Amino acid sequence: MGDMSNIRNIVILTGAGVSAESGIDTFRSAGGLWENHRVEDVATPEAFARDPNLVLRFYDARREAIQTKAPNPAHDALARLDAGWNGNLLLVTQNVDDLHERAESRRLLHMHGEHLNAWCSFCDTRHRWRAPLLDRPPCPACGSRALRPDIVWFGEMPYRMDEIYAALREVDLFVSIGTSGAVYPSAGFAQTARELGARTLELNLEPSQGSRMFHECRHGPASEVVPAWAEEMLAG
Ligand code: BJW
Repeated sequence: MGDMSNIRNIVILTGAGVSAESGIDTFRSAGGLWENHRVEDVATPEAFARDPNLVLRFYDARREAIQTKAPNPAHDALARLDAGWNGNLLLVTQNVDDLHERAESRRLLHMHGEHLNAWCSFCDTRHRWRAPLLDRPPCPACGSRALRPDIVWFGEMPYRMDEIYAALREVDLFVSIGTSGAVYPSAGFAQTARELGARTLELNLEPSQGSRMFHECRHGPASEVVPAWAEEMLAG
């Protein structure tokens, strides 16, 4: 990985590949299809307006499924790195599962929302939520039946972008793990970090769409390449 003595601030971006070995399908595996619908046709505000039951069933199934999954060695290694790294570290996940927090990563943000939250589009409150939404349960805060999955759909603004760009301005090492680089703005973070002078590293099963943007790429399953890299960082 070259000279690491001047690395203090790390930003890590994770995608579906980090949870693949926990048994959660990636978005673009299996042709990105769900009951013959393209993910892009379910994960939009327009799809929700057109056929809310379809969209709610899709998310109810996923919310239920993730609760049966467990973190894998990649999540665990990132939590160990978080606990042991003295400089700044920010784990930005695009994932909407809760496996990073179950592995006990602390410096973590979810830029595409969370399956285990429901968002009331009437009173704009968020609630930890494990049950289905298809039967339109009332919002615990205002009683309206306007709860939707707290997921950032295509065309919506990802969360906490100010914090992410603030971290990218200070970053010495940007690491992208298990993401295809197909979705913006996250797909642009590596380029931004690089232009600001950071080293960039990709860890992925195979070269991604944006591999050329990285100084270094390491290919293999996240459960192997992520622990190896994290131990290297902690060893200094
Ligand atoms: C392994 C592995 C193993 C496998 N080990 N690795 C043209 C038309 C319409 C819109 C646009 C357009 N051009 C641009 C846009 C904007 C749009 C966009 O990017 N569209 C693209 C399709 C082109 N983006 C947006 O709309 C975003 N909002 C936005 O831009 O607002 C304006 C704005 C601009 C600037 C600043 C701020 C705001 C919102 C995007 C929201 C994305 N939401 C989703 C939710 C899905 C719903 C759900 O959860 O069900 O987020 S989409 C989906 O993709 C999900 C993911 O977080 C995201 C990224 O996917 P990810 O994680 O990369 O997964 P995969 O499957 O693609 O890749 C898996 C990778 O893992 C692969 O590389 C494998 O090799 C690897 N892998 N096994 C290691 N074992």
